[in-house]
Amino acid sequence: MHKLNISLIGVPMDLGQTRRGVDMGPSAIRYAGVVERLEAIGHKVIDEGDIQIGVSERELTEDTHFRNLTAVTEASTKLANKVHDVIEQHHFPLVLGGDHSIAIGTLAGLADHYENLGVIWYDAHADLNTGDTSPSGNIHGMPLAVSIGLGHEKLVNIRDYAPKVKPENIVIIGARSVDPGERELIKEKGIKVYTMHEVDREGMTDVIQDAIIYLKGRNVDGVHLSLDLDGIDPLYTPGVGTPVPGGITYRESHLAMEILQDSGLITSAEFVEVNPILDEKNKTADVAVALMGSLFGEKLV
Ligand code: B3U
Ligand code: MN
Ligand code: MN
Repeated sequence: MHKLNISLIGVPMDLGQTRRGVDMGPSAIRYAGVVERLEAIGHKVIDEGDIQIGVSERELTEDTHFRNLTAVTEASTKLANKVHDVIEQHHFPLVLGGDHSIAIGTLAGLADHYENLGVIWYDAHADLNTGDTSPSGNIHGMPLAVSIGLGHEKLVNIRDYAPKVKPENIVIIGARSVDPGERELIKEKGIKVYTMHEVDREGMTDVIQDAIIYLKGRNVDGVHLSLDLDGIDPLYTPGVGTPVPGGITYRESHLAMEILQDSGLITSAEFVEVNPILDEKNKTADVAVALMGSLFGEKLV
């Protein structure tokens, strides 16, 4: 197996939503042994530390369509620059969240290194809201829309280019909570979505293999895996801000990660929405690290 230099980037961000505690996600994932786990596989792990996050603008903000817009924009820009540097060094960026708004920065740092970046979005939600369609004003429900150039111009234009990703290069897996505006956008833009219906009906092996064939057919030259722990059933990952029942199982998720490892397609990854305050004995961070083991080539025998 190909040994990597993996750069871990912690993003203690909680400003993309309103539940406290998700800023402690990177610590919880480190505490769950991410460095040791990946080193045991044979990779070199460089812990780049945490990106600095500003403060909540709850009283200051005049725009309830985009809560904490200034602080999220600033943090996203810092993260984007860090991810950019990591790629320049030919390291594998592994970003630890933090709420899912951090994907705005990750994708902004990644996408200009690729001609045709693909994205796998493993999530209960579609994260395709804009300021107009969002029911909450929470930016963690918007990063995928931002990546295709829709949303507040401050977010869309981070690192001064847009869009980051083509809608046809996106695959969503595990969706089971999709807002009306997101549904329209999925249809309008031709975004590939495997909802829980497809996972139940076809099984994870077929879904993930189909996703890989689809992205290869799009001639992608890199694929970013953005894994929201709420994509998995809350039975296994209770420590998330917006749990949705009826999700992907622990075993299905391992299988998905193993098949992705075999495909050799994944060139960067992020694991987000781990909230240790809502968790049971760091269970969710443990699952995140176990899944990283499979994604990065851990073998039992
Ligand atoms: N779609 C809803 C809820 C939500 C999105 N992402 C999460 N929850 N984790 C929204 O607020 O945009
Ligand atoms: Mn998400
Ligand atoms: Mn989600």
